[in-house]
Amino acid sequence: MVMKKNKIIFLSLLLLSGLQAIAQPFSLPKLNYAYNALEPSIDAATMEIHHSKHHQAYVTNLNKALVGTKSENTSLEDLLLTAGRRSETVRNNAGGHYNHSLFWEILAPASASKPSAELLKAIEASFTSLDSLKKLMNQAATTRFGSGWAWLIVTPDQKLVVCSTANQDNPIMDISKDRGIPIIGIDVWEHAYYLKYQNKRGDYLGAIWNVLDWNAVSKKYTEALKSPLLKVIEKDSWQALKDFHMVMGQTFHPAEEGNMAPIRARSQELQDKAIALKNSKIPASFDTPEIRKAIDDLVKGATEINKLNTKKTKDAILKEKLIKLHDTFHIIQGLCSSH
Ligand code: MN3
Repeated sequence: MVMKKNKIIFLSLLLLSGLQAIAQPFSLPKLNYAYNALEPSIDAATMEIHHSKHHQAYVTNLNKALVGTKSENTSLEDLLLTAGRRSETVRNNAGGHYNHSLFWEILAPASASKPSAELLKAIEASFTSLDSLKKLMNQAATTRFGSGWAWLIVTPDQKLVVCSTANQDNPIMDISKDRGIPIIGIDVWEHAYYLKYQNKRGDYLGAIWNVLDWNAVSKKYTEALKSPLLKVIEKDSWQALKDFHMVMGQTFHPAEEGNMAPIRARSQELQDKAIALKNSKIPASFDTPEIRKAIDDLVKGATEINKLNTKKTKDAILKEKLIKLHDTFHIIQGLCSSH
């Protein structure tokens, strides 16, 4: 009897540890080349420590921070998109994992790889030449104070932009000033170059272009242009929509449960946010007659609710109007997502 009980406990523990393994989704990606393959531009010791110690630590700490929380099954992209609402630990380690995974992918043993015709055309359109792109990237990397990254990104309007971020932040994050999908990321933390180059960041930046895999970058460019993530970032950058959404959520959901106090207190704010949304610059891909009409309806609805509230209309009527307004808001949300 005692044996049986122990066996059940043992099996349960086994099952639990199995579930825990499933709940830790992030792992260190393997490199497509040996640690010494990027010599002499990047030395083997730096590569090994950078990959097996630094990157591994981001992965381990990210999993540790997420396990047992309601975010443990959230995708890496979603963690980045909501970085502003995450703990420092999640923000830094999710960024660290994403950034380094990209970094390994765009490096390769020195080869004569060149940007694809499509990418070269875009580079020349934005920066006049490949050389000036390299100069701009190196400038962004050199002037990044302390630790961080220099980026070449595809923006929601399908343009190429050079920018940089601090620490392990990146342009997918909602807290980033410049937003888009990175296709080149250059690590300018000292751990990326100190063993070989010491304090000479500029020498490291000069050498890294020798091992940049333009085939991989060109592929990333083509993928980024078609990526649904680009539309997500575009919508997410529409601050007036987010501002309206917040007040809508904080007044509508309590009302649904019979608590009318928030909408009674904030109907003017709701109207103001609707008007601000109408006056905001609609991101290019969402600027359609359907969305413009839905925003007009939103302003009308919010104005009516505010007026009714001022006149102290009954709860039931106010609630009905609020449900209608919420439906209109979801028409806009839906139209933004389906494009
Ligand atoms: Mn690094």
